[in-house]
Amino acid sequence: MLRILGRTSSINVRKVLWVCEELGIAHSREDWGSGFRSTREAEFLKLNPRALIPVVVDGETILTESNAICRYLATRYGNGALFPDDPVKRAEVEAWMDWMIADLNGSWRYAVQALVRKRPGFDNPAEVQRSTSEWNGLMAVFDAQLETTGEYLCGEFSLADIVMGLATHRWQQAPIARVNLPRVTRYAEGLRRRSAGARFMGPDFD
Ligand SMILES: N[C@@H](CCC(=O)N[C@@H](CS)C(=O)NCC(=O)O)C(=O)O
Repeated sequence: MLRILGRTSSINVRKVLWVCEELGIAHSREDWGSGFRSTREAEFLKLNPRALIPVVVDGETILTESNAICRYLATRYGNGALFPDDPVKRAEVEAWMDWMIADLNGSWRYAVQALVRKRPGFDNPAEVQRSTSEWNGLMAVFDAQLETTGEYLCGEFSLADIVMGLATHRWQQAPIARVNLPRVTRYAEGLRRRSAGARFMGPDFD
């Protein structure tokens, strides 16, 4: 059975859990990371020397990096679901995944550490403002792009929606001033109609 290491409060762990739920992949999960067992313990560092969750152990295979794990799971167990075989469609899914992890994730980092995690050292109001306004700006770009997509970003429900759904939920939950983005609101409502979406984009999580 697949072994997932990481706390559910981590957005990156929830990507993996959501994929498992959509594909019916049997798994066990262990609480590692902030507030639980430290990722600096030797047992964890052996699996991921970068000391980050999630880590997935699938038999002899050790996997790190949430988006890479999602692609692996869909390719190995998806039977065509979540991650299309067609190179063009696949590239569209990957573009959203890359945008989330490289751009969106970078924009919210300071604001989330300061306002949600309340981490010491993240207490510069100008930096919070810069991060918040960059984040809102990217979400407005996303809102405009949603005009050209259907209910899901790439036709069928895919990894792109899992990754962007969780990112959207984080933005909606953060204690920041938000502009009204009606397409983003509608998109998130659609994802919450899926059972895994209701669970992982629910009030318990940011
Ligand atoms: N690029 C990595 C980022 C992983 C990451 O930043 N994980 C955070 C939680 S979301 C973490 O391990 N934090 C340390 C901790 O919780 O102890 C991925 O996508 O998997």
